[in-house]
Amino acid sequence: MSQFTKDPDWLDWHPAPRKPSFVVPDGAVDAHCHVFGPGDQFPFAPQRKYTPCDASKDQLWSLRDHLGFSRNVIVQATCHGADNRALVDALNSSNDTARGVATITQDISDEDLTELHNAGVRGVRFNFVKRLVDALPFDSLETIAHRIKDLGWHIVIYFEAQDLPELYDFFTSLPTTVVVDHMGRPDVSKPVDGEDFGLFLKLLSENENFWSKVSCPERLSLIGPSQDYSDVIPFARKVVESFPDRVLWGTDWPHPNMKGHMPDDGQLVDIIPHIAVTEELQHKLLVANPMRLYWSD
Ligand code: 0GY
Repeated sequence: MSQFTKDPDWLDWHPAPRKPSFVVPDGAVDAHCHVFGPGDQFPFAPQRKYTPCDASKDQLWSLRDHLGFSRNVIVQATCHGADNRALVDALNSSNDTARGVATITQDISDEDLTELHNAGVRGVRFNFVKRLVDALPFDSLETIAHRIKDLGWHIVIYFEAQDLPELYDFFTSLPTTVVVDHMGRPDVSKPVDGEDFGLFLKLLSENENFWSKVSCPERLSLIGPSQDYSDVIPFARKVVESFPDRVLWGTDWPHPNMKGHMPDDGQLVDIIPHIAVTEELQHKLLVANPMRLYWSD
């Protein structure tokens, strides 16, 4: 028996995703996914805001193979806080097929940073989504940013669109490459060429150190899987076509905190050719860009 009981409304990851029709290019990278525990081996953090089901590294590797991908970027999930042991274990067992994004605090020792680097960590995540974490103060984040800069790492930021105006100046002050999760979570009922998404596009167009993940149609869509999340496609396509060398794609497996439905990961892969419509764009999105960011050393 696990010492952890998942939240009563928790939806487990899809047990049998379909085989996608879209064949991803050789060497494709799933650049946003997580491992959860297993909780008995890698306990969830006491300060977590949700308790998930287990989602192990071996289950992640099975999904990778089933979908036709070659590599993963594993992002530390908030349910593990700044305890990166499950992430490091997955990276160390991956035979260099996985790289990581960690969560750290400003007092981490140089030795621990080096250990994370040696395991394959190449970034840290700053999370501003209030239902997930109590964000660290800006001065702590600035300290972290300057420490990891020297390692050549980048910063992944996660926020919701309504918070971008107040966070904008802090974000543009960051001294590294900055990767935005899930296109800054736009409200897709608003126009793609409107003011709100315009601010996000400005962030990328005026700051060449900014990248975006064009991931998570299942979180952003208002119309859902029966219509292939098609209301999200114009947003993702706009980002891919405007910034083809600064976009990443990921499954977001095991899809934490999905409440209405659990996506079929095969269906998510089949959306890729609708957001990256040429082979060249697909290769940049799935291979060239993630390889440059995560496997250049
Ligand atoms: C995501 C999204 C979520 C959760 C986390 O670290 C996390 O707990 O990332 C979410 O609930 O929106 O990016 O995977």
